[in-house]
Amino acid sequence: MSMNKPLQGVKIIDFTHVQAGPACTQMLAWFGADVIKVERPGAGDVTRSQLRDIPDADALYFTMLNSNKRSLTLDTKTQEGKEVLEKLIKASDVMVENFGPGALDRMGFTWERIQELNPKMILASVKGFSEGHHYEDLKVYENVAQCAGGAASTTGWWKGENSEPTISAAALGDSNTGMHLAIGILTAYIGRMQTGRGQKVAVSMQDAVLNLCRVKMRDQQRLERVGYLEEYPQYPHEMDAFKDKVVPRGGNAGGGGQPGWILKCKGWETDPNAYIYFTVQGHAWAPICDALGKPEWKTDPAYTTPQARQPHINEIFATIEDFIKDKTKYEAVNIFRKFDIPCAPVLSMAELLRDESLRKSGSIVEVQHPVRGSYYTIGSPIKFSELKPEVTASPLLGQHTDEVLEELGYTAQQIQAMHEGKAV
Ligand code: CAO
Repeated sequence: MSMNKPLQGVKIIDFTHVQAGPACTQMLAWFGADVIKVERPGAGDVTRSQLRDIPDADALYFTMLNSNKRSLTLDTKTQEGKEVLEKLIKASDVMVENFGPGALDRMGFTWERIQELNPKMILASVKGFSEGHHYEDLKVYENVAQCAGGAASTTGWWKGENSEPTISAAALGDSNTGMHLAIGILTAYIGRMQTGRGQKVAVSMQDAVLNLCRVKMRDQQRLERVGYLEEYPQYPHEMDAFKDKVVPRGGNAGGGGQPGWILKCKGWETDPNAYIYFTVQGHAWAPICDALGKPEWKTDPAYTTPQARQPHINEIFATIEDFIKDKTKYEAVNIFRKFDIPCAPVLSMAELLRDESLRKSGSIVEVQHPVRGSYYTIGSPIKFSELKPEVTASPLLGQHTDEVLEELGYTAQQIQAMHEGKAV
């Protein structure tokens, strides 16, 4: 029985570059869509050559965001190139782009023109800010979006030397926006099955970051109403942090109703990742006391409720740290897991890359590339009972140009002429 690939037959023009757009189309390609990456002849996506680790081979930046795609080189600023793109638009279901504001219009492919060519087309765009926003003209990269979307102002430390707004290593602006766009595309596709019409789908990086920062918007409104945030590390000893009624940075505090912190384990003096995250779950107080060998805390009114514990939370974390100071992060987690305490070791990229469970589940996969040889990439984080996404190598620049042109009806002579005219 052949594998069910639900997006098989969906043809996507992948007019994306860098990370936000490519992350979206890569995921759709994993799930069976025919994703044709359109790239400028000679250069291609800038990530092919950025941060190279092997001379003359596509960089991991590119290979890890463009697997399972085909590559068509096309100069869409020449007349011939525009004609090819028009044919491709007529033959496709979705076009995804993340150019700077106005670039597609300047190329001659306005939404109106695209609809004329193919009324069923779904045009999906990533921009830094949404249409009509007072910053809509700005070009945006990851960290810019993290600043504009509320992540930077709420991440990091509130005092001391390194207390400026802080960027997360997670691609909240790029890949996250791409994931939002993928949901939008699939929604528009289902909508098209009902109406027969395509539509424009847009996600701004600012909105996608803000969506992930929704608990901080929750906190802003609570702070304005109540005057303090009891789960933040500033409460109750540094209440000045709340006086301006602006959500402060909370260090490593838990973002929800369960206090938590990063705690040192054996070896932290030399290993930057010898830590665990420990969560003091309200209803799990008794098991925590048992795990720590502090049965007296179970009945002491100074500790029995979350409210009573909050003024002592630093002392509680210090007690846990004392308990695990002679245990590795793995040993500590192995003890706490028996008590059902939500916790995990802080895992480094070196550990994750070699993690057997991640390899087994297909979350990290080894891919063979014709020029690079083998490399590891992140596989589908979405698991299905039937679909088992198979990750294949990213295409070489223009690898499928002739093949795609033939599918569009061009003869061998016409294709040769386009190569000579440098349109492809
Ligand atoms: N043939 C001919 N021209 C092409 C082409 C092709 N195949 N593909 C792209 N181009 C042209 C475009 O037409 C455009 O030309 P003009 O500016 O002359 O109209 C140009 O290449 C691309 O411009 P750009 O603004 O997209 O590229 P940039 O490197 O200056 O900016 C970025 C990059 C990411 C800042 C910008 O694209 C952007 O803001 N995108 C939207 C937000 C986004 O997705 N950012 C995240 C990227 S991941 O970190």
